[in-house]
Amino acid sequence: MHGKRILRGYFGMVNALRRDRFSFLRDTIREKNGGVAIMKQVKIGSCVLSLIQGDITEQATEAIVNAANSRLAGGGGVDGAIHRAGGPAIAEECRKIGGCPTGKAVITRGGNLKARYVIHAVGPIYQGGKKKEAELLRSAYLSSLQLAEEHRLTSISFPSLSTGAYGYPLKEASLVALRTIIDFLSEHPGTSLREVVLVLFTSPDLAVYEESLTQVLKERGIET
Ligand code: AR6
Repeated sequence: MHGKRILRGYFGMVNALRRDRFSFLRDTIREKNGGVAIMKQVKIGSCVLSLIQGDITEQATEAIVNAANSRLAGGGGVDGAIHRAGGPAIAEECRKIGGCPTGKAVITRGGNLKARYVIHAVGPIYQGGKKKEAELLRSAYLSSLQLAEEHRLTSISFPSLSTGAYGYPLKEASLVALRTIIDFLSEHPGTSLREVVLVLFTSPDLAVYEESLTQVLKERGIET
């Protein structure tokens, strides 16, 4: 009886210490990233994939990805925020490019943003799931990663494409996003990318992505 109590006390203390160490780690990461807490991080080859809650326009990665439309005409959500923060030079470049088909991406300079480049990716409008939405969403992420690779970029931040105005269900979209990014990094061990960040706007969105990350890592047999 007495022995059990001592053991319980011992494990309680160990757990408390673990919790302390974990929150210490989290706080250190928070400081490093200008107040943004990284909730989950995983290393795939030579690249770190992070899930954070934040505003994509504030990211200091070399490129940030815009949730654009095929006319590259600007709009609300991420698109509106990027054009507001980056200034008119981005829209000017977009006008010259003219447009981008759904499932593809184009690159411009970042204007006044911290990021040097904006990769404008066009995700699909969700229409029930039978209009090749998953394929097109995958392709939008993949085209962005390929553009980053072509420009030998070392870091990129993504928003959750298509899950706002375009209505793609978040859970399904998170699985497509994470499978595409993880598979790309696994299949390109020589990639220039050292950091891929998924920036989720709200904490419920982040929680969904965290759960999906655990699922995809398990599916792909990746140990953390
Ligand atoms: N930082 C990070 N994520 C954000 C931010 C932000 N500043 N603002 C919104 N989100 P959306 P879509 C989240 O609508 O669904 C535009 O009008 C948001 O909560 O920006 O691909 C374009 O011009 C959601 O989870 O992109 C297109 O016409 C996610 O980002 C159309 O909307 C994507 O929401 C594209 O729609």
